[in-house]
Amino acid sequence: MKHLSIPTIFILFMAFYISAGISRAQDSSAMLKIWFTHPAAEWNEALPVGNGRLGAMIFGSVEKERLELNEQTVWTGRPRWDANPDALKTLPEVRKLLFDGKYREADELAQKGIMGWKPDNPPATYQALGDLYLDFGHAGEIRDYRRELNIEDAIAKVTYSANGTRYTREVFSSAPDQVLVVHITCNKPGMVSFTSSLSRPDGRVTTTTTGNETDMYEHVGNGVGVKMFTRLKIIPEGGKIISGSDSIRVEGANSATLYLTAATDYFGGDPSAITSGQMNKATARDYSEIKRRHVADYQSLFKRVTLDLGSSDGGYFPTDARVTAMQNGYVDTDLLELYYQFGRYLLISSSRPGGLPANLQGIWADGMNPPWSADYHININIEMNYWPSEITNLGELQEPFIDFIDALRPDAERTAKEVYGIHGIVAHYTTDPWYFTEPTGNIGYGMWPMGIAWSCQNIWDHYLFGGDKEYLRKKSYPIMKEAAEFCIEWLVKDPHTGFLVSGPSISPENRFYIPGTHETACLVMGPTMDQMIIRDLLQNTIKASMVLDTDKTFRNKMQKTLVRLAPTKIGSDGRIMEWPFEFGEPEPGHRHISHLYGLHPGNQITENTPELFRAARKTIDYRLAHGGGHTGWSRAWIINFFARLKDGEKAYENILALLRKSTLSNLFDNHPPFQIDGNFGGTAGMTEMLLQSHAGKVELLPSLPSEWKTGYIHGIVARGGFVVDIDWEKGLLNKVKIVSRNGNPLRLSYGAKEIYLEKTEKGKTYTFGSDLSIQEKE
Ligand code: FUC
Repeated sequence: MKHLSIPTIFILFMAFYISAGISRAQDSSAMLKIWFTHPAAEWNEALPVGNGRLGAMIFGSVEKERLELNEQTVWTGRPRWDANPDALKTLPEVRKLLFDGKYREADELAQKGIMGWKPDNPPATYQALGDLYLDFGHAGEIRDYRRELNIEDAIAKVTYSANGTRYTREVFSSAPDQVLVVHITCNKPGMVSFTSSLSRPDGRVTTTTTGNETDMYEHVGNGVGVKMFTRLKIIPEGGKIISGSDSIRVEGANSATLYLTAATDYFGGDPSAITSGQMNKATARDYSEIKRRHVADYQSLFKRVTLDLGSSDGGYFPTDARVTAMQNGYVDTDLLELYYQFGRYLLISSSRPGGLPANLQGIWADGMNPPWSADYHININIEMNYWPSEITNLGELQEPFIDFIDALRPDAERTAKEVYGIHGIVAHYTTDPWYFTEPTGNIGYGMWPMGIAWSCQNIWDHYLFGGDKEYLRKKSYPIMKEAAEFCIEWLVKDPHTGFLVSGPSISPENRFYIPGTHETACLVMGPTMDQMIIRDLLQNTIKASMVLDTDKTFRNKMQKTLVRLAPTKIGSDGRIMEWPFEFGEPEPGHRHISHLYGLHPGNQITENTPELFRAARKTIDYRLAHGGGHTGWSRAWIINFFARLKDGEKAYENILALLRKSTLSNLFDNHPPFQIDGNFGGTAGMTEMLLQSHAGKVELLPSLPSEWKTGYIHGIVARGGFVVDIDWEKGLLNKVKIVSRNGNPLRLSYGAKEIYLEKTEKGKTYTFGSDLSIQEKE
């Protein structure tokens, strides 16, 4: 169980690989596993499973197994209203100070007069549901230990031999049966014995055991939060059950299946009744049936995309050793494939229609106080969570995010009205499932009213990729329109330039030097990112209104506003300006690279805008030269930037940096601490290197690095509803297969070649050769 040293790994690898003669094709199933030869010593080494809502982190100890349990609606707190009653009258004063260049005074006044906060009303937080402990008491001689997560079937497994008996535990969380299942077997009859118990670190739960069932109840957050209920039922095969007051003992069974259901009253209903209904349905099926249904459901999503980057070796080594080898300079291409698919695994496991969106940690959180409350930061983080959704063929998994933004609307409308005195909807840097939207906390992060406007970029993409007009009409367009209404009324005329600008606002979480001083400030009128987001929103909402043939008058208004927006400026040193003036930068390598929003995820900066394109390049180079990319999500964003800049080598370099500097041994992204956005952003960035569709055409292999010589990616998606299979060889396109989901026209490009099909037939598959000539249509 000790870690291998790097030289040992290389020697072992070569010896094993050569002597065994195992080819990649023969053992490709070994590749999509995260595995260890030891139990998790801490939470960050545990393995995550989830069905979108109910999840667990599996530690895998031989003696006493721990599954830290999570359920996505376990939140403290309740709806709140923290608005500052002086906001409305303070707003014009702050704007005036900013237009007069009085930055310090403006910051002070906004902090006092606009930001809200009630110290007696602490912020809500997501929390762990509790822990399931299984005390096996196995000690003595332990051999052949392995703990793995197979991301091809979403099943975790712990296997070992204790005193000559081989034990296996399988764990998964089933979406079709809404149950977490643990199945324990061994190779000798009557040898499965253990004691199970449920608990929660805050020590406030009530647990009761009757027969083979333990129930756990708590009104979380000291009674200010959701009411949660968990049921654990054990069905042994053979042996006997002995129930204690809060534990169950299984003695001498051949095998045992544990069913765990959990729910809260967050979406309404009685959690005790909900979990009992789920339990009755689940236990009516035997283990093999539940497992079969789980695998079929999971694979219907996961198997849509396959990736092969060409080389093969690392799958024979435990994942922690592979990550360490990467950190020491080795390049394990298979680990990149695993990392890529792990991002998709995490999305499937933490975001399913009908539930809440994936939070800062997906659904997996340790204890009662996870970092940043594991909330919904919408100044990049949750948007990034959904970057891989459409492009990696998991478009429906973005719907919880859209539902969530939709559910913000009542509070968001009140904030627009009472805080800013205008119409439409607005939210700031973060929110939670109680849907607060008012500006709170410190201006340095809080005074940023673009949370919904940015989210509309994801929402519009959902239409561009999926093409569902009814969904656009009913769900997405009303959100976009109200967000656009807010922006139109929020913008003010800059008295110096005549342009419309957003403010007071910040360039997310960055600061600048007040000219002529060593003091820093953060508020301005017209930070570049706001201008870009609003431009994006107006352009997209105009298009949406045209698709739906509605709101001509409002469309007109949007068009008139659009042309008056302050443009993106390039500074004297050739970089995109982050603020309207060339301020000195106290932190030139800042993690937020907000002024490149137009490059990614937006599409205002492309090869069609060569000056901005060049300036974007300088901007990112400068950020990196000053230590940028030091958080996982920031590094992941940088991969996407370089992919869009058509620099495959730089994108690749930053993938390596993401794996080397910001990835934990279980492949979770490390901000630090664990934050899931980097996983999702990393998967998105790798996809953007192989396929792009933001600039009016479907671009094949736009940023293929020389290191990925031969390979394929099948099943990824382009705007317009095209499912694309790309095969390349020796760095060049070999063939491409495209299924047209919606019968849209197709502009296809590879390098300098471009073809245009005025229409495609819905449901048909088109195959093109390396010169983009059509080879086949089926
Ligand atoms: C944003 C970032 C931080 C962190 C937090 C959850 O505010 O600036 O780095 O990711 O979200």
